Amino acid sequence: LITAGAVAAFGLTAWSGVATAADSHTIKFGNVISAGDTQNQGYELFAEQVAEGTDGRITVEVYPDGQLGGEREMIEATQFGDIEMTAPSVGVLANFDKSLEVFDFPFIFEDADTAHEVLDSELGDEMLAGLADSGLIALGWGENGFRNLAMTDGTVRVPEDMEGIKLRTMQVPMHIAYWESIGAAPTPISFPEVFTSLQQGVVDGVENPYELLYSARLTEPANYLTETRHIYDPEVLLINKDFYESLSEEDQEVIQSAADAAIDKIRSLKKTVSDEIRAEIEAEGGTVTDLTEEERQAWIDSAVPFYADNASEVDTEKLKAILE
Ligand code: EAX
Repeated sequence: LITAGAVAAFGLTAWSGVATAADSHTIKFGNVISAGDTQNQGYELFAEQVAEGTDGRITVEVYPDGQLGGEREMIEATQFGDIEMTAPSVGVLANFDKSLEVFDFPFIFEDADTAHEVLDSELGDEMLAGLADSGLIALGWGENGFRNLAMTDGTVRVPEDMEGIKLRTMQVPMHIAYWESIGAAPTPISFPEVFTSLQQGVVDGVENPYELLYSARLTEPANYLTETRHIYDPEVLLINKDFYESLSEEDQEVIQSAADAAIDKIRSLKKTVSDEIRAEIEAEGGTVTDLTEEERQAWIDSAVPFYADNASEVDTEKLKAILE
């Protein structure tokens, strides 16, 4: 191979320019989270570190707020290479890789630390690696957080209060099955359309972590909240497999370590953001209901028939391992 020295010997000066052009890339990274939210603070850090680590050869353009579509569409766009990256909720991603459905079981994690322990274990790594079969490289487990209920009218305290309630869910079969099992009427809607659906009364409520409920202004139409913490929702940082594998090993390492840094930042911000945003919601006139211990137990018990009916649908060994 010709070397830079040999080229310089011929008096050519554009050597580094040639190399730069060949290795330059733009990564389009779409997500549905509001700009400025915890996740996007993490993704901005990712963009900075990738630019720094590649001397500006690789540029990451973050498109927040569902500018490039809903989560399902963006997963497909990432698979096909129309965009390079996205970071959906694990439940939406489970439509593409069923083994992830074990994380869609309600009340499976008590707190974020326990969830991280499972996600960061061999089992979690194995599940991320499995996404390669879907044309996706998973760079790590991000975090959306614990999901709570927000209703347009009336306070929910116990599962029976959900009878007949039209609840917007994600496009996640296991979530839909759980809400149906307690008598609610789950309605899957893509995130960018949720605000309008609440406003127009297509649904009576929605469920999401406080931060998203607030930043997407869902707490305007849905300002009766209940801290159910019914699902811990990890997100997965995904990159198109062919694109990633076309990069040099050094560039891949820069991308992986920038993703690790983003995830650390997101997890550390998430420790306090939920309480902070909850206080904002209340300060602006929203009602937030805490469950008594008995009420919380009633929610956990409400999921028992769901587990009985659906455990055989998923990898039972994995489900057991998580529960243990
Ligand atoms: O991944 O759609 C939702 O409710 C999700 O929480 C959101 O897309 C973030």
